[in-house]
Amino acid sequence: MGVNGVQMRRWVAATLLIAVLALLVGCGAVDDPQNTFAAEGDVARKQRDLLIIWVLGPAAVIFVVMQALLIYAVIRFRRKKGRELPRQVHGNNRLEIAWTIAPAILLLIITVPTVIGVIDLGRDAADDALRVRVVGQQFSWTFQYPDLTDAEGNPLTVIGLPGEVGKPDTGRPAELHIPVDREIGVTLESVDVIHSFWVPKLAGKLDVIPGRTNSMWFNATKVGSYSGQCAEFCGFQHADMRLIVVAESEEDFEAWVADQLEGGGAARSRPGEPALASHGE
Ligand SMILES: [Cu+2]
Repeated sequence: MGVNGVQMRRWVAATLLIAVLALLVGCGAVDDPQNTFAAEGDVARKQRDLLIIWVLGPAAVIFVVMQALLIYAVIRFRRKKGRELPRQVHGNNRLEIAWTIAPAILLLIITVPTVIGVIDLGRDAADDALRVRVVGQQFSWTFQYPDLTDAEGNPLTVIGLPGEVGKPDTGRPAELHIPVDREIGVTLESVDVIHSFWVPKLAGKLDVIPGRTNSMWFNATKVGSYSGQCAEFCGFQHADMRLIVVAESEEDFEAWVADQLEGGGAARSRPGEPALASHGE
């Protein structure tokens, strides 16, 4: 019995430890390249502040207060031998008005900024946004800049390579270069199955659906490399569908574009890739 008790306690402690670690990692307490709470773009920041913290924060406070009151009432007024029923109260105008108005005000405080934020997140990209066509396919991403063309008019195209089957991390994730602090207008297309475009530090995920073009906007407010990946299980090599967003200064971006269009970066991009150009047209 004693041994069983000790074993039981160890199991419980180990389970709790694992649960706490999972919680910490999930909450981004550990610095992770795909930590959605470490936002580096306006879209990710709004999604974190307005849709997660602004809604869940008050909800968490209300939950704790209500549970505390409930537990207090259950214990304080529990039935006891010899105790009479407490005073029975029916209807109290002041209380009822108060608990109708208070939640209404609270809901307004939560709703107004949230709805304004959602409208901004769902709007079309600005007219001067840098346009990028994103194409998902098993198991890589392709990025095409329709407005950046070489001498023959072929748009700059960056193609990722999936890894070898059964050998994770042997591929080459496509790099999406963008200028920092500039809005990026993205269209998402798939040539085969459903994928999902996700760069956690810059923007929430959006599904990439065959036969349909989804669109979104985002930006990066800090120079750096941001890791992303397909967030919809799309086949055995789903894990190979990684991507990297490289946010750089306007000058660096222009230099990169010129280099790519001149063929200097041919290993990374092939302007006017036939497989992509023929898709959907
Ligand atoms: Cu995928």
